[in-house]
Amino acid sequence: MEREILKRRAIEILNQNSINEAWTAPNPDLYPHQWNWDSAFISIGFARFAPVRAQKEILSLLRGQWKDGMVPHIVFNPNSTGYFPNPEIWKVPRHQIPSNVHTSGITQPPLLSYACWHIYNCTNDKKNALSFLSEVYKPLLAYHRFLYNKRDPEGEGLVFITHPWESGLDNSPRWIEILERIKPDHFPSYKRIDKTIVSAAQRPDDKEYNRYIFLIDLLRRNGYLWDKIFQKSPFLVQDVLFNSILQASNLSLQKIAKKMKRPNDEKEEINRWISKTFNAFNDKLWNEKKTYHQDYNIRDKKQIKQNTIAIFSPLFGRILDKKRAQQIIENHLLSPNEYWPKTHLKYMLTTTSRDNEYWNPELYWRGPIWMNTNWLLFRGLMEYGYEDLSSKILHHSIELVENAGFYEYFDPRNGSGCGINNFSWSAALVLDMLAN
Ligand code: 9WN
Repeated sequence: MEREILKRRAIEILNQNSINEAWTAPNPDLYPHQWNWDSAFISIGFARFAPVRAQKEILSLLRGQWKDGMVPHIVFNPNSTGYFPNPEIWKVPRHQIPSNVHTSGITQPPLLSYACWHIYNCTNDKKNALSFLSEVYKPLLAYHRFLYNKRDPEGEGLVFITHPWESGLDNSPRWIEILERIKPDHFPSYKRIDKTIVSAAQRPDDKEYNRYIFLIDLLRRNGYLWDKIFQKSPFLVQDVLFNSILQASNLSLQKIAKKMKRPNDEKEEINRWISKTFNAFNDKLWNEKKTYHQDYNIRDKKQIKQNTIAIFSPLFGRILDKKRAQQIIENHLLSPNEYWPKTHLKYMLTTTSRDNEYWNPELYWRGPIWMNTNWLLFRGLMEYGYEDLSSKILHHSIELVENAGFYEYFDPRNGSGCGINNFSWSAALVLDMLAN
């Protein structure tokens, strides 16, 4: 297909999924609200053809920012009830958010500062771009402060997540062991909507959903007080992908602070986060035997041993030296048993290593290809000078959407579309990759 036609189709999807020309639903049928990291990805795509609309995407999301600085994972659409769990389940403390807004009570991988710096660079009208940066700088700083103050209570430089949904890769095999150990007497009763819209075989199963809802209940019972949750939650993980994305955003926030000519103490605060996170990440999460970083389960005080696409996210975060980058790429990305397609897989990049016992080519985050993880690697490989590999991922990504459409995820064996079609970040990130 002609590149121009593909681009036009991608723009059409973003416009169709756009609500009040202010923010974008990931897909209005399955996900009718505004999601945190989706909006960051979506704004990166919009920035390529409508930078002012990209700015609006971010400003709309920030309407839901909590008083404690957290940017929630969902800002609810008041005109839609078609999603579970709704605000009634989350019951977030009203004092945290403006009275006319409803949000969920957790966050998602913090890509926002990275997206804002990208939007600034894509905006030709620099006066307008600077005024955007000055509007978002303080909320962004507050978000990073929330992460370092509330989600890193021991001041290690690594922030924790407390729900699989905060990881963005919801039912990654990395969470199986922790979730299986949650065995309360009863789980809250509820009715799922997702399985009535897309194939249940491609979504997390009820056993997982029970635990997702159990964890929301626990957050709610503890008043979303993070120090209490740190004491009580069975799900406390220093996630490789989340911290890698945070580091990419730290590096962008550093540039924004410089551009805004912020006071030295503020700039030093950001510098300290960057070096502390770099060191802790490489000391605590690196596994020399495996030659990749692993998540850390704070409750059990041990690394989580699962080989998934998260092992490549440090390239995007620029949070590893060249030697480790080379080890991760040569030993894993290029390994035919893990991620490099030879006879088994036609397309890259499966989200769980091919030799992982939980690998499943159609099931949510257990194997299918997602455009956002391809994009993270596409950019990460470029950062470390692996241009050929990066363009290989670009070509696979283009072929997938050309043949199947802008699906939510894709079966790596044959490229068929899974989940929902007309998915916003698939459109946005293809636009960004094509612009490179
Ligand atoms: C729960 C919106 C979101 C993405 C996540 C993806 C999926 C939600 C769900 O959809 O999660 O947050 O209902 O399954 O896993 O990454 O942000 O697109």
